Amino acid sequence: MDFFADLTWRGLVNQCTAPEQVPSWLAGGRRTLYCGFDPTSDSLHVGSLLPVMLLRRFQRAGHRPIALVGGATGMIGDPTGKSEERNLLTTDQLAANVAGIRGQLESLLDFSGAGGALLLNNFDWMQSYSFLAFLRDVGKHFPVNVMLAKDSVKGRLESTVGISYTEFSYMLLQAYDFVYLNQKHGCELQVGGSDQWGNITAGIDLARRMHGTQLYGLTCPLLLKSDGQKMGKTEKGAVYLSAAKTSPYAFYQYWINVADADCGGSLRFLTELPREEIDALDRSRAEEPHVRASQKRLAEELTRLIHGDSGLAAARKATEVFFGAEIDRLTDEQLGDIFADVPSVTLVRDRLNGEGLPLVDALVEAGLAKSKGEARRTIEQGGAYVNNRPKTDAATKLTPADLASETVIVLRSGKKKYALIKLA
Ligand code: 383
Repeated sequence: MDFFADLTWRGLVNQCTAPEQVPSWLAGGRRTLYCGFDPTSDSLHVGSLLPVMLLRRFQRAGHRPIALVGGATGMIGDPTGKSEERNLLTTDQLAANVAGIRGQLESLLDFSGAGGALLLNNFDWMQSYSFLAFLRDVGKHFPVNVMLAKDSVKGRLESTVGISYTEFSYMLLQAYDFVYLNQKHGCELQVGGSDQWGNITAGIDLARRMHGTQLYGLTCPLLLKSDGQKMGKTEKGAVYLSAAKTSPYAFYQYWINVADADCGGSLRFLTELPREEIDALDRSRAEEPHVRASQKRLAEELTRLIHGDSGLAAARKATEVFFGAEIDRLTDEQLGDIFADVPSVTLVRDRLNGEGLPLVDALVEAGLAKSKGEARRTIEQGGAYVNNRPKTDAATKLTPADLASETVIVLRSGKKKYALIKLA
């Protein structure tokens, strides 16, 4: 299957300018394309992974991607899809965010060698562009009525919020980037999520007006769940690519828990699995959904891609622990991730010393038994676990040797009622 047909099969083509020309144009040689990412946070999230993977696909097919970090556009804030005016980020925040996003893009695309991908920051060409020169060179080509008709602007004008002149100007910056990248690096295609259509076509219009050049645009769908909500969002917020914001375990768990209805899209959009394997997973979901083969494959592929083999191993180990595997030598942080939603009680560390802390007392204080009598019965009936090891002697005392990490002992009653004892 040719490259564009594969993109189409994957459902990655949302809108495309000149759809009758682009497939053959792409097949006709090595093309340069770009996608921009604004530094609104120090990490990309699952939503921005889709266009990053799109750049990777172009690169694997022999094209040259440019990943643009919006150091300049990030100073303004894209009004697209935002119902309210944004707060301006400080220079320090922006610098930290640019650094974080650069690092992630570096690990996902191949920037090595003369033919490698390029990582560029639009601050580099915008910082010294004077306001007057920009208005004369670029602004002159933008009819205000066309700008007002863009969804990003129209929505805000229809609401009471309105839009500042600053955010109104955003599309000029992104449009100019496309023209600049075309002139400087021969870039002829801009890709992005479907929300970026207005900004992308603004660049195409500008190139035609300024230089009579024909550029192309292609958008991919936004990553949505079958209920229309954005993928990669949990009650706790977005699922990020940085391990500091979303641990490899939490990242892995997110994919393990994806609904059947959302697996097909995620496998096609985000993984590089071949079509035969994705078809086989579709069949498995239809015929034996309880096996959850798609979720497992999705979690494995994406966790390895983002967190490497070691991150995947850690996530798998944590999953086993959560399902009852014996715990030995983990860190407080790892236990905190695995048992994020488990109740805990903090006790003075000294209680482990000397005689030790009776397990009966620990079960009661951790809320796993209502009384010492109940705790004793739980232990004697084989339902009590310390760090997932069964304890059947009601006289068991907990000592520093029972710590599963620096300061935590994991108690369990029955199959999956957990509580943590934190020793301060
Ligand atoms: C800036 C300068 C350019 C080209 C693009 C930009 C950024 C663009 C934007 N993109 C979103 C972002 O940065 O705001 N104006 O958060 C998201 N993208 C990608 C994709 C997406 C878009 O980073 O649809 C989701 O991830 O395009 O919302 O010269």
